[in-house]
Amino acid sequence: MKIIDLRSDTITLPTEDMRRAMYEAEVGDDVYKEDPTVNLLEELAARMLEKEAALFTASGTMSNLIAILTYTRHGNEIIMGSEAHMLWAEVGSASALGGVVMRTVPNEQDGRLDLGMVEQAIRPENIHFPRTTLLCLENTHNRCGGTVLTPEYTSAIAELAHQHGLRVHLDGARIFNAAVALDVPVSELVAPADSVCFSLSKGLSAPVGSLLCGTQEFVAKARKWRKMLGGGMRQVGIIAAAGIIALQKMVARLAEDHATARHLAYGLANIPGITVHPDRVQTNIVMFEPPITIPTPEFIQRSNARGVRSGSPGGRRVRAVTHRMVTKADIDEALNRIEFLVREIESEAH
Ligand code: TLP
Repeated sequence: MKIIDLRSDTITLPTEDMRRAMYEAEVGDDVYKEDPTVNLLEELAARMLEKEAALFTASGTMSNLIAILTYTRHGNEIIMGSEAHMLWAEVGSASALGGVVMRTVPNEQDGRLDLGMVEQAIRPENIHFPRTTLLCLENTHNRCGGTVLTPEYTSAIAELAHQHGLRVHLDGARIFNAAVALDVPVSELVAPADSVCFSLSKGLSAPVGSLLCGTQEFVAKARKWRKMLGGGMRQVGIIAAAGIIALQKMVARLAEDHATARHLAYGLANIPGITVHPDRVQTNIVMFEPPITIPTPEFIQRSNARGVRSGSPGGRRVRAVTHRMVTKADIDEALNRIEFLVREIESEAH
């Protein structure tokens, strides 16, 4: 039985081109900034995003934490959405290691934050209050189902934050999915943010890595924090080489993942008992709910036993993520297996 793995786009394996580039990569000691392949990757990322500089880090989690450490001091408050990945799935690192208070504003269903609510959450100067120093955004928004923030919205909220003296960090783990979905240059999407990070190891299929981009000054400070966290790696051009291929060759094809996600969502909508909103699918993430008679963890387990893997962000929801390693035919097969399972569940309930 073929396993159709929709747990995450992080499971994508490196391409042949990537493996070849890794084998052939020219390398040096990156702590001395002497790895030509890492330097090339950082220059390429900075150029594509139209930021002054970029820093190669081990992961999205590390990039986000470095951004917080660079912008804030212990005891500061930072604002983010109630569904932010930084809040839910980064082990509380902002508080544990950054010493900051994470103040949340409810995320709208489409990943946005209400401007008025953000403004209210920004603390005025008061002897009792922590100082608010940073606003964190997420594009695409993972827990909101891969939803995109437009350049117009991003500009408006960043302008508000800047007016109040805050910096803006964008967790753009899947920013290229947003750019492809909106058909806008990625640079336009990230222009309003002071810093942005994106992942090489999700839909772009590289094995490891994230890039944290911003001004020269920001990146110089971030580089020092990376060293403190143990992220100063040596001949890391071996993995950066795959990242270069990811940026050069893997961006445009993300549109295919968006098409398979829509195909999956519309297919799920045809299975009685499943709750799904195909019209809300904007990129490569599909959220749905199994029949009410079955707890979500049990549904996921039984679906897994039939070779369709998925995950859950919690509650009733199941998350399915499309990527390079699942084809439209695989989605058809997954839909058949899920339909069969749902029928079985419904017959047990009667
Ligand atoms: N997301 C992973 C899991 O952690 C849930 C996934 O499978 O989606 N920001 C966003 C928006 C992310 O979705 C992720 C990873 C990260 C940051 C962290 O990146 P890594 O995994 O490289 O530390």
